[in-house]
Amino acid sequence: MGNVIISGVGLWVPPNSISNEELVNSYNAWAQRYNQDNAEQIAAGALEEKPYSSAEFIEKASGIKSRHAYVKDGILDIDRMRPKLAPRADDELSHQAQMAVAAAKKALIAANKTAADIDMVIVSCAYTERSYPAIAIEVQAELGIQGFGFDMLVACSAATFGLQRAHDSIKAGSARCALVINPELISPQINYMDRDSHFIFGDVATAIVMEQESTWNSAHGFEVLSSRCVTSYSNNIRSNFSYVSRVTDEDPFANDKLFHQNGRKVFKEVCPMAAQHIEDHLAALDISVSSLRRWWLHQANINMNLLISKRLLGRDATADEAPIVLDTFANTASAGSIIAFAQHHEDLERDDIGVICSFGAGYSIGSLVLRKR
Ligand code: CO8
Repeated sequence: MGNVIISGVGLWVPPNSISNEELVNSYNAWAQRYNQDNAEQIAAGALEEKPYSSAEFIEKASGIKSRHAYVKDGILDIDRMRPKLAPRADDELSHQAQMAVAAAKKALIAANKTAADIDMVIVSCAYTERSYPAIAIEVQAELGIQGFGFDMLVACSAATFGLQRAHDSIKAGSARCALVINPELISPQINYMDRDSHFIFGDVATAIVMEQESTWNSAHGFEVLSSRCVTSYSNNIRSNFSYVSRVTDEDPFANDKLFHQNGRKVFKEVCPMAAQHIEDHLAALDISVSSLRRWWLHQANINMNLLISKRLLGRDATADEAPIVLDTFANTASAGSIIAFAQHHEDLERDDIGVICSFGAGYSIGSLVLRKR
């Protein structure tokens, strides 16, 4: 079996952006009203006062300055504090499929491919809008692709784990040319009334075309030298949102049903795991860390990325070596490292080596070592 090539990448960015200041002003107005409305109970110790958020804290603690939202309407409204999406009928394209198709079309153009060339569609992300039929099959139908499609959920590592499935399938001959799409529609799962997490995420969609070398004919190709995934169970990043809430008689939208985490612990535990993972993956390929031309790292927190690259390089990575995109995108779950790849791959020279690496809930860590062709 010949080499496997990433031949095109697509990035769809929602037109709406929300700055830290806008988000904080809305949250603080909501918190102030909550504290006023509940002043007696707070004074009696029956309720906790809501603390105020700060744009300076957010930028310093995370590197995030703004984020994109699929729909901005409703998020900043203190009577709602969540986006307002129009419902879609069964015969209309779903919101998430719409995002996925937009990114997929861009990836197909970059890969110099048409729908007729694709025989496998993987939609891999942190949440899917419904369980079935799979969003991937809806995308497949919308684009007119033959073959098969399926959805995968691996939180922040969904893209790398999806790319590993594609790589393995092409190597094994069960697919010739795969489309791996990450439509991260995260805003509906964000608790905009929680100061600790209201700023973390943004919406986006990314897509990658991966194919056999024999069919590759695009401008920028990256040979997949190897892919590696690992998981280790942790409750430190969790959402209990579930169809089972219907029969446990719980509130299906209670706080624990939305994204929540112990961010400090995640930071402390995941950084060394990710650094070790990258080091081991490169060592298995006889590639030295210092020879890496580019690190397309998961984009959760700028301080995490600096720590991981410093641990491996013994110095700070430059912005050219390990580009940061989370300042304007925030954490986009699995799409973060793919956004970095999409925006920073065309300048690499033949034989330059780079690594895509994700890390997040599960815990889950995934990496692909790529060589520019
Ligand atoms: N404004 C002002 N102060 C704040 C705010 C705020 N918005 N938030 C917290 N503070 C306060 C805290 O309450 C705390 O106060 P005190 O010292 O009095 O207790 C103080 O600031 C410091 O808080 P922290 O220790 O929590 O601050 P950190 O420096 O740790 O920064 C971060 C918080 C940015 C969250 C940081 O811990 C971090 O980035 N950790 C890593 C998190 C991470 O990568 N998580 C991965 C999540 S994503 C993922 O895996 C995919 C999941 C699925 C995606 C879909 C989700 C919807």
